[in-house]
Amino acid sequence: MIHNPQMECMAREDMRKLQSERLAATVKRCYENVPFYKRKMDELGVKPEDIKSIDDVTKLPFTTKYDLRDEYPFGLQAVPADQIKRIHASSGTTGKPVVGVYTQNDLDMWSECVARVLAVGDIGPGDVVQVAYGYGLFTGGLGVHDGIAKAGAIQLPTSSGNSSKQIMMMQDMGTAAIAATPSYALHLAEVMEKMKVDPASLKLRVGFFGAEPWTWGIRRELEAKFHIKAIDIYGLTEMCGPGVGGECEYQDGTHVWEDMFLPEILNPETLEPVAPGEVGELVITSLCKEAMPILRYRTRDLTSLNYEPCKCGRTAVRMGKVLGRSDDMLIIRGVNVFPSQIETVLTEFPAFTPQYFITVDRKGNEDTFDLDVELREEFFSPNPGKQMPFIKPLYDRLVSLTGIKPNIHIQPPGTIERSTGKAKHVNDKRDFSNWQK
Ligand code: DLL
Repeated sequence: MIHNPQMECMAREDMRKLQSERLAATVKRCYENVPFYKRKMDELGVKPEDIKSIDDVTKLPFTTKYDLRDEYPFGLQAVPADQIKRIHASSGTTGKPVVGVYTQNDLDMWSECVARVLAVGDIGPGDVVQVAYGYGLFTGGLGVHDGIAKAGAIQLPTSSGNSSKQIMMMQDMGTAAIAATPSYALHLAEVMEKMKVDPASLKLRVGFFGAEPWTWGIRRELEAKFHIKAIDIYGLTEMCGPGVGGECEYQDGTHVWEDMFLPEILNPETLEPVAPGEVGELVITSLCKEAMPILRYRTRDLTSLNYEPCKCGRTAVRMGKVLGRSDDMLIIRGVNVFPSQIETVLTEFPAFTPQYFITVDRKGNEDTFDLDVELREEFFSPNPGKQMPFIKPLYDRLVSLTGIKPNIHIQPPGTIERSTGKAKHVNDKRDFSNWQK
């Protein structure tokens, strides 16, 4: 089901025209109402009149997470406080959180974004959608919640945690769709198994998973365990929250709602556009936001864009699976590694659960790379001799893919910490403070 065919399937030329008009209006709003953008544009010698089409986007200044931090909390606000209807915030990795403010129109547009993603799973009146994203300042819970209302479906706001109750709700309420981080959904699948609930007895048919990178291996696991279709939903607080884009039933890229967001992919070093299809940093300009319009936000998410038409009929550009954020990238013994690469390899080995934890440290001048993994119940033995046949092929595959040799530690099933929100897969203990003079 396509929620808004006019916007989701618009001819490319018409979309360019609409985006160009909305970009010009956004730039004008920024220049006139946000001193930060006026200053930045003046520094570059750009005036709102210079922005006539989306091709002019490259003339505009970037916005970074550091700018958001410096302007905390309301420096990027473009409307008076009496027009603000809600405030969200994401827990920044360091210091102050990133704040998102919304007018009523912003909240309506956001619901529209989420409703488009829900429609992929044919979610409509009569369908129960269980929201196991955290409710609160995090945009996941309330963002999906409002999208469900827009789709005319039934909200089941379980929030995250209390896993056995989540499974009971799924059974008793006849949940048709679950929305959660993929790592929490994996945990729910384990709890369901322990409770001996047969997934075939549930009405669940689709899951909307996002808020963190997840691989095809995790998708296969979730689809098999729950008997569902696992749909990727992407978003970030700086733009609205969940729903900046979502996959369609072909699961071949995340459609970005281009009538509301203008995406670019740039080389993170040179900040020049990369060739179509190539991986680079996703940079997004909001096209409809009123309370906090954002020009060329450097998401740090590494992905690619595909403008080929999709089999589903949508013309909205497709974004590749997010490999990770540039700041998630580990440099171990000089080699660049993303946790998602480790996850991809691990999930190729069915004897292991998809749970893992990476610890990086430095002994003398050498980086150490420890990988904790779990064997599934039926394969686990505390006897190291019995573990070796499982470790060896995983080790070989990791070395051939990344070139770095991990110390693999097998943990008993169920002992690597599970998360109810965004999973933490890495502890980098190295002290970088004395690296630069
Ligand atoms: O995580 C919004 C969200 C909630 C999206 C629920 C989807 C579902 P933030 O907390 O601001 O917002 O984190 C945004 O999370 O820049 C990505 O690095 C990552 N992220 C979000 N969705 C995906 C996804 C929410 N589908 C940051 N795949 C983003 C990979 C994702 N990474």
